[in-house]
Amino acid sequence: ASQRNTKDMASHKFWQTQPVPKFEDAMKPVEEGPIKIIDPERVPKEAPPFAVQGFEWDTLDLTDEHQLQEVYELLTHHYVEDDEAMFRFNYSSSFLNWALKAPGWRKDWHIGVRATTSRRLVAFISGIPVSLRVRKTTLSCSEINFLCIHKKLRSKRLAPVLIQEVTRRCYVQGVFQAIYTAGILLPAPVSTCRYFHRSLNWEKLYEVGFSPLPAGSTKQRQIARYKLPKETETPGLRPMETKDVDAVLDLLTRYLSRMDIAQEFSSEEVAHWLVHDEKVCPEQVVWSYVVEDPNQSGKITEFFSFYCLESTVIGNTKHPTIRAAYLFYYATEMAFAGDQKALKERLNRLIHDALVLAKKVGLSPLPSLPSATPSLSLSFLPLIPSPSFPIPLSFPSRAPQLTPTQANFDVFNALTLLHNPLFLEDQKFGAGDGQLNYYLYNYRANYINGGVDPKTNK
Ligand code: NHW
Repeated sequence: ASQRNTKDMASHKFWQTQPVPKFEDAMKPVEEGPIKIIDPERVPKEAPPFAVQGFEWDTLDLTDEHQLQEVYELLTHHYVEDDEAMFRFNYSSSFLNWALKAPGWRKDWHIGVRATTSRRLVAFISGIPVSLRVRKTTLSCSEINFLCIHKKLRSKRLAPVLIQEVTRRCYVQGVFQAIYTAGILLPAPVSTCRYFHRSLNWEKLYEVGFSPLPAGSTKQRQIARYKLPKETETPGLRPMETKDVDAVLDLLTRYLSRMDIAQEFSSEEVAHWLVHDEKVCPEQVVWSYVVEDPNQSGKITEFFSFYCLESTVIGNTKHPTIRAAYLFYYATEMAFAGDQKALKERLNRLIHDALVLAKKVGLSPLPSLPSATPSLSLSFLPLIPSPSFPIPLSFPSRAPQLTPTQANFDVFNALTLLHNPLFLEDQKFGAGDGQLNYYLYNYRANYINGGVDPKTNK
């Protein structure tokens, strides 16, 4: 709560100049719509020279492995850390390739800043196009992510420079709204979710300082508490394939239509975001499973997915990374039956199976991956759906090499969006201290309950 009260709009020198809601207005009922009408004629066609001498803009070409690797290196050493600087997101280059080259991606929304002389990449910001529905209105938006500035260039007001440049490049394309998420509080979220974590490898999480030993418990008891069966229990559960895309799109679209805010997907997007493709991701990033009902001639009645985002454990040689699975999209026909108890039971079974699959270990010696494929990791955006509104938006391997089919996750993370509150507790997820704030740029919308009440911060 203190975080929310300490900074008012006037102390946000940059954000107070931007078309975003003020804190004091964020909870007031509003007529939803754009905050500012942009005249495309008045948008400069070229970027201004970079604000600091000795540095310059560079539009990156992420089809070039070397440039993808440069973004990977920047983020690996300079991206988001926790408050105690114990962990840093370590988005793999496969992840970046997947997240930054989603259908409709544009090269000019992959914006770098280089030191003019050394050519070193020192800052980055990106956007991808998304079709976003806010209640009844569908917006053609950009989703802004991976804003990062080299640690040596911090606190020089360069973030606003990067944000203004990506804004200009969106405006030039006739895109006047954006969605973005951040752990930090800025003016002013349209929704806030809390992170929940479910230990899969409790002992490792304890050893790296992620999970405490609760008073009165023992290590053995904690390990036993999080034990999972070896096999899943849902009949008809199998990995999603390309042939399932249309059925999953249909189910997902109907499910997300019940949420106040959600991305609208094309079949191309469903294939991209949910079906693992080793050409895009030499190192597997997304795992998706469908349930095919044998009693309904193979109809897909549910699906779920999770993605991999490792974190570097800063300065730990025994455990250099934590492998975290993040719950991504899911849907079930049971959501339409109007029976909350049955929905709760079904989701619990599904997510229990997701935990079993995420835990599967395969650390046997494996054919080695091409060494040019480093693994990296960051927090990615599942857009938020919640019952009243739900959107769900590496280092060169030092860990044992993993085959593309291995899960072997240490922890399973989920937010308080979609129907997640129906299973978090039963599936032994614990509330984390992190929150994820969802923001809309240049769009006023009524606050959406994402599981955290902004008044109490609970
Ligand atoms: S959130 C992850 C952001 N990245 C990191 O945390 C990585 C580690 N940190 C850094 O690299 C996911 C730096 O600390 C960054 C700030 C670069 C974060 N969003 O340059 P100054 C995303 O990528 C404001 C927005 O001195 P710095 C989403 C801050 O409030 N604003 O700071 C990105 C202050 O403004 P104020 C942020 O530490 C969404 C100003 O920057 C921010 O050297 C971007 C200070 O700048 C953040 N995460 O660099 C917005 N962090 O008004 C997109 C700080 O308070 C908007 N600030 O004085 C939409 C654009 C498109 C529109 C199209 C229609």
